[in-house]
Amino acid sequence: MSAVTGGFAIAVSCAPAAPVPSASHGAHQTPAAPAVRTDTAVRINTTAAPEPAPKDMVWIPGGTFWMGCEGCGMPDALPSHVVEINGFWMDRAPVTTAEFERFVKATGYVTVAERSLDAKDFPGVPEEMLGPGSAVFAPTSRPVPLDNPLQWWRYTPGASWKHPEGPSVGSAFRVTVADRADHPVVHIAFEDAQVYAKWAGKRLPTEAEFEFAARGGLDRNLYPWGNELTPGSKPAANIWQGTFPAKDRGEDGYTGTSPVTAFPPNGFGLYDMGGNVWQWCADLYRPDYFAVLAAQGAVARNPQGPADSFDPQEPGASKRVAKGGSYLCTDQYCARYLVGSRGKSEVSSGASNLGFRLARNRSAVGRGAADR
Ligand SMILES: [Ca+2]
Repeated sequence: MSAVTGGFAIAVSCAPAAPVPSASHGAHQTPAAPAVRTDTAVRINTTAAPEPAPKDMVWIPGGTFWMGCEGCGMPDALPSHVVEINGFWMDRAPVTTAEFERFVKATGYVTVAERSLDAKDFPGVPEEMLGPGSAVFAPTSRPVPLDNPLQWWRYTPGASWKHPEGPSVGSAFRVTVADRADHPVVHIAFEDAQVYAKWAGKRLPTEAEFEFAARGGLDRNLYPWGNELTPGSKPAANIWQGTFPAKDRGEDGYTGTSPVTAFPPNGFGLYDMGGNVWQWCADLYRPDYFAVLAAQGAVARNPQGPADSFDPQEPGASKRVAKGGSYLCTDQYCARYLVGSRGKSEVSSGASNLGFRLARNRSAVGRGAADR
């Protein structure tokens, strides 16, 4: 929810920061594959995991890499800069609806989308948007200019992780937890992810950790799986095919979310590091953060994000970084499955394409082992 927009915030909105739009509905050229460069500073650490893997987590060995997205037409992902991170554990896939249900049953937690908001905290927001609900994607009936996401996002009363499309009582189709058990949980606000993380004994990854993990050991490739969007003509991720936001042809097998292991894992064994759902990171969002880091020195070590949040496209809104893009991303719009690109989301809003996965530090026992 955002008082700034006079309504609900469009979680992880791509529109304002999308690649430079052309006359044809914001289409942009997929960047050329980066030139191969020899860079001795880049390395993936080779030491083994310091301890047995926690359930469904993968040891990410840490190392030094180029972070950011050159040639993507996304100013906030520039400049590309060298980052060094320590090793850590990463969930092999986004948190699923079934996993989130276990958490809710154990704790009684009520997500932000399931709560009513206090009108005094959100002046100017229509009363009907203060009840429980969340933003649900709704395709348009025809192609539309891509300048206003409110054309395809609907604030939907009753939409939540339990009912990703809304309750739709009386309609023929009502999506439930069981229908989406192995899909990523969605309609998750930042606070929801944090509470879950505490319960699980984990934490959200930093943006740098997420990107290092997403690159899967590849140096400056465009996608988590390489430099071709559709290698061997086989879909590598759940994204959008067709004219956004009117018609998704679903050529990758899905027109909404997909099971978290539906597409091949990347080089580190991680699923859904691009496409399917956006995933929260711990970092606050500022578009100038990479420039600030790059100006500070040759290597940024374990960056944690800026001290405050600022998005000139929505001043006053508190935003955190989200990564990975979603099933709504296409080379025509958003394209944030580009592994070095960045997303951002207002912290108190979820959406039908926003979830999370978690990270964990190695334990105190494992801490004695070298990770570099
Ligand atoms: Ca798809």
